[in-house]
Amino acid sequence: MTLGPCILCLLGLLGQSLLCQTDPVPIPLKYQPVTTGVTNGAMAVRQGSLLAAVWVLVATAVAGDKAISDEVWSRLDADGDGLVTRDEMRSFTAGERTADLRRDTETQWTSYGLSLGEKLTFEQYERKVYHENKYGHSSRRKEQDSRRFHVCDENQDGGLDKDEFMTFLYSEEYPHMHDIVILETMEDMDKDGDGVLSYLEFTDEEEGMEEGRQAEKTFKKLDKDGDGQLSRVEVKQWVLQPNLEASQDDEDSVIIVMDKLDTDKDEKLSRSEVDADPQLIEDQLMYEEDDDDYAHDEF
Ligand SMILES: [Ca+2]
Ligand SMILES: [Ca+2]
Ligand SMILES: [Ca+2]
Ligand SMILES: [Ca+2]
Repeated sequence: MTLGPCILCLLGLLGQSLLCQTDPVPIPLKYQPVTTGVTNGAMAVRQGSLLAAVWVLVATAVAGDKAISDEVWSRLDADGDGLVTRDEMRSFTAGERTADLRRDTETQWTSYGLSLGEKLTFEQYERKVYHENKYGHSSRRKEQDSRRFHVCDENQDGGLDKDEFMTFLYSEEYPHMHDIVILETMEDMDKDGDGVLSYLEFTDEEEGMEEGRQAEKTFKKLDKDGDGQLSRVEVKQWVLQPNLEASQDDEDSVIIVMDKLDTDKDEKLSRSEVDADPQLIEDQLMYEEDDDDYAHDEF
């Protein structure tokens, strides 16, 4: 079985501080957002997912006096059977949360001159990312990209469709890609290859955090078992923390909505159950981008 490539896009510190109940743990520069878009090379392309970061709640509707719109209902009830399950709610809110990533994927897809039904080959990707931009890339990164690309190519036909391309770009959003994300992190940072990160590796000039008090504090905090090194599990908690927390937030929201709206307790929401308090759907499951400042409304 192949492990796969990864993308380490993490939230910025601002995003983290807004998301986290506890003190945010700084993430090394490498994993902080650079920018999104197609012209900044693999790092930017991959880390653009950062956008996903934190969000601001849509709070514009007048509370409680409107039925849910057909448009929102049809997206909630994805299979169109007239009832909304927990799974449908999970997909809905995750889709809302990553809407900007989908938009970025669209933009990148278009930049390859591809239409909806077409596929992107690694050669096309490579040409654009490694030959058409002025930023240098290590051969390790290229190998990681190639491996990740082929893992995302689920039917192994040599090309990625648009959904697969989004998985490639934003692997940290997909639990089945998390092993690959961490594998790439360890390849980048575990210089002596012993499977754990020492403090020296953690503060390595090339990939790590800048050495200093902040790095020491962060390392200590991440080293949950206090053995003086970061295991794979500890590294995962570090690198994927924002994504793991966002998934947990989604799950918490689904529970709140189901608890409050499922009055007949059949584990499904009918449209009339939703219409009893459509504002709750908006408050709990929907997000809206707010320029540079993202915040998830917690109440
Ligand atoms: Ca349904
Ligand atoms: Ca090591
Ligand atoms: Ca440890
Ligand atoms: Ca129900």
